[in-house]
Amino acid sequence: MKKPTTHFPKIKSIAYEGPGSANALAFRHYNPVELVDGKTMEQHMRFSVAYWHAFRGTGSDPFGLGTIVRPWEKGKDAVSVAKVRMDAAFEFFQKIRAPFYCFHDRDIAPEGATLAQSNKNLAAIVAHAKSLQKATGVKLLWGTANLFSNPRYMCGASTNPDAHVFAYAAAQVKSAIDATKELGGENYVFWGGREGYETLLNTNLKREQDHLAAFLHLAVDYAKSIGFKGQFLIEPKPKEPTKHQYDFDVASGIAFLRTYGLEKYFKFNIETNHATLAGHTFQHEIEVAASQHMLGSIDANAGDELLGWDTDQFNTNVKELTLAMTSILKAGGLGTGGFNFDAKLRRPSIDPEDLFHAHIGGMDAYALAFKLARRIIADGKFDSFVADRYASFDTGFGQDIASGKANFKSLEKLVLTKLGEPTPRSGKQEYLENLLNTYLHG
Ligand code: XUL
Ligand code: CO
Repeated sequence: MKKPTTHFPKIKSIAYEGPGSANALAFRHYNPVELVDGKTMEQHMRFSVAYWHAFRGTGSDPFGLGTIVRPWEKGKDAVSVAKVRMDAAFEFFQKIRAPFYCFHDRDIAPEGATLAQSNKNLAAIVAHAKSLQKATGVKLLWGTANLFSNPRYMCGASTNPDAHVFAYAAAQVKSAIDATKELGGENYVFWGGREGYETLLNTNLKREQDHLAAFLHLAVDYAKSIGFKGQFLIEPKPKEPTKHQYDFDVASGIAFLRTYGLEKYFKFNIETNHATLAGHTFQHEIEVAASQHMLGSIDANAGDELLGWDTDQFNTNVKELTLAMTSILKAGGLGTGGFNFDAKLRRPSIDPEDLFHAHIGGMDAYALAFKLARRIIADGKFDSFVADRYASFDTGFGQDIASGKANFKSLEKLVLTKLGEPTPRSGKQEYLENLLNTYLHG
């Protein structure tokens, strides 16, 4: 086999050097081989690189063209460029020590003039990815289809008013599921990029929701028919690109799936910046999914407190991540999911090295959060506070309420004859916030 070209000649595989290290190209908290409860940190964290941001991101924004020019973007045609780009991507995955990656069909392979040509391009790149996965051991966390960039999807894919577009999207997802299966993908993601609307003046909301559900049922049927065992994931987002999106947040996603009899086939891929766009914290979305045993995977990123759109930044906020991690660990982890860095470099971060700084920061922040969350859970101080706060439901009439034995009449009698006025108890938020800081800052 021909020796692979080096696309990052100045950068070696990132090593763990510990919290004392001053080396910016080293991990200070993420040690992939460290054993925690019989599993390596690599197995616990299941970090993944998002192909679209890391290898298709150009730094463009609505006000200007791309700023990021990569040296490997060369070749005689689009498919050859895609192959060299993929070589660079796998070199990066290895050097950053990420065991997984994720892609949209159109990130890895160029769209052709016809669907047949696009499928051919995808097949060629999937074959290349398969050999790179085999050579490096890097695996596919999930695949998905880009049903939002091409102008044909301007009014949605499965929720498009034109059945022709629905059919096209179905054909595209069929190939994307095939590609994900071929590459051993552990999950398949549905993010409803334009599955929403701008104005009800031209929209039949009920029909669009029916069509979205029909589409998801067809995907479930197809996956079954080919024996694809990966977990299907819905990635909610309230808005952007459309004004109203049907998979607004986890709670509305659960209601949607249950309404249409889809709940047993799907879990959620929760993205931090989508949670905050929906007016929730990241931890809230995780708790809602976990409460219904539907926590699937994480798109790890962050928004900006001052900006109201999806800025997709790398998350270095250890406090936010520690809180999220306590909920994830208490839910039993992510199963086949992982932490996928759906995050992009800022427009002026144009050096290939910036890709390393960005991922090192995200991986270290998550690894530190994982460790802090484990300590918080092991100490059990918050858990016992919360358990105590609800203890009145564990015995007596409280237990009768919880078990469905009480009724309005029996409770009225109890209050009138025995209980009288409840004694208020402090929620102790400030005490708890201080307690949290003792874990974060000593
Ligand atoms: C967009 C977004 C997507 C999905 C995959 O906001 O998060 O990249 O993760 O389609
Ligand atoms: Co995402």
